[in-house]
Amino acid sequence: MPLKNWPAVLSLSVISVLPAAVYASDPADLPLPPRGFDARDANIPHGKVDVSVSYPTRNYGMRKVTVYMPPGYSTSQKYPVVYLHHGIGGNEVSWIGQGSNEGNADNIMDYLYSKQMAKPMIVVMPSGKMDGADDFARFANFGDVLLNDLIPWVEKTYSAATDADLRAISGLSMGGGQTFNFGFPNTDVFHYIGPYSAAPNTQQPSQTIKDVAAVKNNVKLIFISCGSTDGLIGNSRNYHDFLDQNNIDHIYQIEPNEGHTKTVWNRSFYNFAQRIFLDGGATGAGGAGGAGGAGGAGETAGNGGSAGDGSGNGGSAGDGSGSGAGAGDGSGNGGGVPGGAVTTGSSATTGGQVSSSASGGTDEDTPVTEDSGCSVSVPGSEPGTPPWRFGIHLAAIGAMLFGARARRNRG
Ligand code: FER
Repeated sequence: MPLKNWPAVLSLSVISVLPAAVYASDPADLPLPPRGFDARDANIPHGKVDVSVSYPTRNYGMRKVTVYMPPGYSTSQKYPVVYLHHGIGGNEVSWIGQGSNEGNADNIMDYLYSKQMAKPMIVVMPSGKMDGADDFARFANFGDVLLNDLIPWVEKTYSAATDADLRAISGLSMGGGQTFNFGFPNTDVFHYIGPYSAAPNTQQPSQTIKDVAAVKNNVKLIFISCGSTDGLIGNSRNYHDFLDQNNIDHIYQIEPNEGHTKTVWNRSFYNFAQRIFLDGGATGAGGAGGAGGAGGAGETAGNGGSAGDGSGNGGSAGDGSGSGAGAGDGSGNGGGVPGGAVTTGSSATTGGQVSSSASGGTDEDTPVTEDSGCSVSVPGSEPGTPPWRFGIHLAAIGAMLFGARARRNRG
């Protein structure tokens, strides 16, 4: 979230001394997205969407894909690409709220750009179910198509970057399984891996991660999410445990009191999309890594900084997020857990737009309150009132202390 008010500026001086990358072992407890983050907003620029266009495959004839291009898309630059997969009943329009209506990737990207919270990127939403004996086979058979038909087609049809640093894979449910199954064995192709609510097609980590060192070296962000009441959560937890056991950094985001729902998928894409491609890619020098955002108070929390400008001198962004314990909440809540792919941007001293924010609730974005299971509340405080704002700073400081302790414990 852009810096735009005094509390954030005040916090920046303190927060920016934090090391760039810290990951939580425990569920990340990222803040709820602001209200309206996934809705169509007539007042902001919209990306261009090629709906259900066809591309050729070697073995399955012509297949369908939907492609979102960011506002201002221009062939004079190359864009990073995220390949975003649907669930068992879905197809190439599910992620744009049509058909089985599993998510609103187009609205979410529009929202993130309007807040300068994501790099401009192309979102490729294929029909990811090929021919096959059963659903497991149909979804599995897409792996070869993705790597050998779709990606080459995208890269010659659109103004798409071809560097693995600028390629991400993500998806929900069966598409989450595909994300695990196609992402981890191909860390030379995808440097960002984001499975949501992964389904039983998910292969075991020991099958997909044969080379732990390659994952550590190549992959810049692993973002695993699931609803806390989703009966499929074991697939995600299994990877979380394996990654922890092997000291592979990742974000494990559990959406409280959510099942196998579109709410989880939209929140997940919102969280994932703002944390990918932050390094400035092949041409960027790598800016300073951003400090993790400090935790906010109550139902809102500090969002991470906005994406840096990766062109030319390669800015990276502070994209940490945290959810700090609210003032008056004695229990502590794992505050100041920075998320995101800031690990590799920390080498250079110039070019990076280090931004942080402890601005949750201090700007005009009202947090979603429909389901408040994921955070603490601040008794007697209303968002936007001065005492509440002050509480954010207390929480921010607490979050930093807590974060420092967490880092020490993690070695
Ligand atoms: C199953 C439960 C869920 C299963 C697939 C799913 C093939 C997929 C759900 C989805 O994609 O939304 O047992 O087996």
